[in-house]
Parts: sequence; C-alpha cells; structure tokens
Amino acid sequence: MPEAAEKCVFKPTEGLTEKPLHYCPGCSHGIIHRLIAEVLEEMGQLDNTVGVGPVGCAAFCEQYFNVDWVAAAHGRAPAVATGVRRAVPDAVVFTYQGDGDLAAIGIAEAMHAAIRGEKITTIFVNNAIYGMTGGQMAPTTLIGMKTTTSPYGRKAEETGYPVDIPKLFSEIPGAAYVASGSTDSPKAVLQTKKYIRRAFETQLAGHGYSLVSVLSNCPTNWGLTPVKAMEWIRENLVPNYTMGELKVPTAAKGGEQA
Ligand SMILES: Cc1ncc(C[n+]2csc(CCOP(=O)(O)OP(=O)(O)O)c2C)c(N)n1
Ligand code: SF4
Repeated sequence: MPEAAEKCVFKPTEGLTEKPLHYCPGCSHGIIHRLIAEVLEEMGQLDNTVGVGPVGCAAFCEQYFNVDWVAAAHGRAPAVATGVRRAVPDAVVFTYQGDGDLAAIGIAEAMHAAIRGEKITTIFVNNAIYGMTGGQMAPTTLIGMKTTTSPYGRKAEETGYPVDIPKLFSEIPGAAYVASGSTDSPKAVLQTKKYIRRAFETQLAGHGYSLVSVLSNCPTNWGLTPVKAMEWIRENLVPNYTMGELKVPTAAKGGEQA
C-alpha cells in the first residue's frame, strides 16, 4: 500500500514570531494578532508594514509581529502612525489599540487622524475595560457592568454611556472604511479577518482612514473561564455595539468615494 500523501491543513503564519504570547489563557489578543499577521502575509505586505503599538496588555506586541514597529505613548499611536505614513507613503501602517488606549486617553488623536483622513488603519480591541491595570471601567464599559471601579455596576447618571466607537467613526468623512467584528466564535473570527483585509486594502488604495473594531474578552478581569468569556461577548457586547461593515469606500463598489 503506498503511503497517503501528507496534507498540510494548518501552518503558523510567517507574520508572527515564535515568541510565546504572554497573554492570559483564552485572551482574544492572541486571536487578533494572528488575524492581522495572516492578512499581511496573504497580501505580501510583511516587509512593507509598520505597526504602532499601544499601552495596555498589548504593550509588548512588537515582540510577536514579524513587521517593523514603533511604540507610542498611551493613546498616541494614531499621531505616531501619521508621521510614519507620511514619511514612508508606500508602507502599510496600522495602530493596535485597546479601548482604554483609544476610547479614553487617546480619543482626540484617533478622531483627528480619522478627521484628517490619514491613510492608516486602526485595529481597535474592545474588551470593555482596562485590562492591564486591573479591570477598571473604560468608556466602553456597558451600563450595569461591574468593574473594579464600578463595583455596583456602571450607572449612566454618574459616568455616562458606553461609546460606540465604530458608529462614531463611521460619521467622520475622512474615515473611508469602518467595520465592527468579534472574536466570540470561529465564524466571527473569519468575518473579522475579512474586515481587516478590507481595511488594509482601503489604505493601500489611498481612500483614507480605516478602522476595524474587534470585540474581545478579558477572562481574567471579567472573572470568567475562557469559554464563558466568549459567551459573555456574544450575549452582552455584540447586542450593545453596532456590528458589521458600517462604511466602505464608494470606489470599492465601483464609483467615486463619497
Ligand atoms: C499616560 C498614561 N496614563 C495611564 C497609564 C496607565 N495605563 C496602562 S494600561 C492602561 C489601560 C489599558 O487598557 P486598554 O487600552 O483597554 O488595554 P487592555 O489592557 O485592556 O488590552 C492604563 C490606564 C499609562 N501607561 N500611561
Ligand atoms: S488581563 Fe485581560 S486583556 Fe490582559 S492579557 Fe489578561 S485576559 Fe487579556
């Protein structure tokens, strides 16, 4: 009997280094890293990409991505990415930012990058809290959600309402592509990968700013197992945030960009 030919069904992406991830077991950061790396590899852009990193649990993510990297101060990644993209106009430039990083301290830099229509891509990782610093309330924390700084649940009359970043950014004319995906199931992960690819394609086509929001988890600070944390995303974050493609360049549909 001849031996059956070996079939490769999965191999790690060249877009990630071999360094073991430091994230807690079950954390979505690892999934999102892989999606970005796979897309850049499939687009043949690994040697042409500069990532700009956040502060938070992903502060050391330059150790994992096989692309050039610049570290930015908390929330300032879009300003740094603006400089990089303008200095190296043919490069793919992206920021990787948590919701504490982008939606709190860095909201001005992020919005102004979109307002200016900077040709950069932002991957926005929304786990509805500050992960690294111990699970404090973020601008994205849901009403009623318990965090270390809202132990009785977030109250709108005290701290306002959760900010729906993709919805907000989709209203900015300089934002050419805005999408909102999740990591709570294999189907959602594959859909998010498509959004990330379209965002990078939008950038390379010169249409303007692009943002992909990715609903993620924090099993450690949510006090849930990795499986329960994925269910929690599905049952709580997905219904409270605008999902899907919110804005695509009109040129991508065959006409001029709006
Ligand atoms: C200027 C500045 N202010 C505050 C901090 C403290 N700090 C570090 S990480 C963080 C929150 C990060 O949360 P998020 O961006 O949601 O990322 P996660 O850790 O959840 O991935 C804060 C407030 C800091 N590093 N620098
Ligand atoms: S603290 Fe939360 S966001 Fe940070 S690595 Fe752990 S699970 Fe992930």
